[in-house]
Amino acid sequence: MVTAYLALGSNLDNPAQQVQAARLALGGILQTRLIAASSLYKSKPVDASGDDYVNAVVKIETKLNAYALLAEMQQLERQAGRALPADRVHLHNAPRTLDLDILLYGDARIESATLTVPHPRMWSRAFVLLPLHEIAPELVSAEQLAVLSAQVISRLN
Ligand code: PH2
Ligand code: MG
Ligand code: MG
Repeated sequence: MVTAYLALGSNLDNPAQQVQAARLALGGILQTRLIAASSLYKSKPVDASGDDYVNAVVKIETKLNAYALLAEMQQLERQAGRALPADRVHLHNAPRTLDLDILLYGDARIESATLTVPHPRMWSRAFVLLPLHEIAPELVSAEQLAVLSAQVISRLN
């Protein structure tokens, strides 16, 4: 069993509902169980366009390797109606119904064409670190949170 942390985000088609549904669906992935889920958080798009985002972070335990886990997550993205990567290559950080990213996968370090873990931008984004801190305070220091304090983000529930 590996403990992993996943980021959820949506800014299309009722984002709060998308993220809530995905939180549950992630626990339904084969050989995977949901250990903890953060509250939902709302923020302006960072390096992106469109409506406000709703974000959350979950902690899971899984027997899947990182690539098999990623494939299951991409299947959930497609079920939420997200365009296939090939259809949106020209749309950098386009609005999306559901974005699921692996933040941490055990203590693995992965750098391949399809997957980079730990997530390369996680430490510079309040919409990731705040929900991560909520469910895993030991992983995020006060200093790491403090540098992101200028990013406006509000907790929804
Ligand atoms: N995801 C992005 C780009 N910008 N901004 C917010 N607030 N939340 C996101 O999830 C997000 C973003 C690319 O995945
Ligand atoms: Mg993302
Ligand atoms: Mg993604």
